[in-house]
Amino acid sequence: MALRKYLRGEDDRQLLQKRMAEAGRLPPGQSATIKWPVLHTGDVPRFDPKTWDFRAGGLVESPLELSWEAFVALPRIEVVSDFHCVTKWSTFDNRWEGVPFREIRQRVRPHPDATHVMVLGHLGPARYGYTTNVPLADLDRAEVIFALRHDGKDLEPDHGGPLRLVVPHLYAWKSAKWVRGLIFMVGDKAGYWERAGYHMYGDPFREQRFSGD
Ligand SMILES: Nc1nc2c(c(=O)[nH]1)N[C@H]1C(S)=C(S)[C@@H](COP(=O)(O)O)O[C@H]1N2
Ligand SMILES: [Mo]
Repeated sequence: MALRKYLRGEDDRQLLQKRMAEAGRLPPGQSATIKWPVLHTGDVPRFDPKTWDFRAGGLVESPLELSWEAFVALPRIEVVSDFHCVTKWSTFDNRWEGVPFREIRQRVRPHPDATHVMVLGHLGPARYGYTTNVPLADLDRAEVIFALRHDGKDLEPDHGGPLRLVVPHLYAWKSAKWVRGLIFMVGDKAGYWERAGYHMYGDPFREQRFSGD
């Protein structure tokens, strides 16, 4: 749906919001936005393809370490999905291109006991400074991807470039920008925002913003 591209002013935004609400795509308490806000904690990290790597470990049969060259050679798909930030804005019909989570899962072969994953991304220069926890079953969905491109262009550094996770069905803090790794775990552990009181799961359609929601 390319409607978003033709929308500009407040009237258009309201029209989009109405359409999305009618289609059951606007979670409770959210507003549609046409622009794509930039939201993160810490400075945008500098990307160096020579030192960048992606690691996946923890409770897996074969831990994985991929260089930038190896990562971009993995099979890719395109996914169109919506994006819901806990600060109450939603964007619709984002066209992402990247490596499906399932490509990584296949290669690491999680142990049958693994239930959750800690997603690791940059907080400024600290490559594992941003963390967020997601149940393994919620990553193991066809539309969950490590995105390299958005709307036909390389992902901008502000939006998590060169690589970010996209988990469309959970609040956007689970979609770690500048993602660098995964740890497969037995049981759940709180990540960065979850330790600060955000919900452990974060379903926007059930308004799971904070722990206790
Ligand atoms: N590494 C990292 N990823 C992050 C964040 C962050 O602070 N650091 N913020 C999250 C939040 S709260 C949101 S809403 C989205 C925002 O993505 P955007 O800036 O591309 O819109 O990134 C998520 N991923
Ligand atoms: Mo957010």
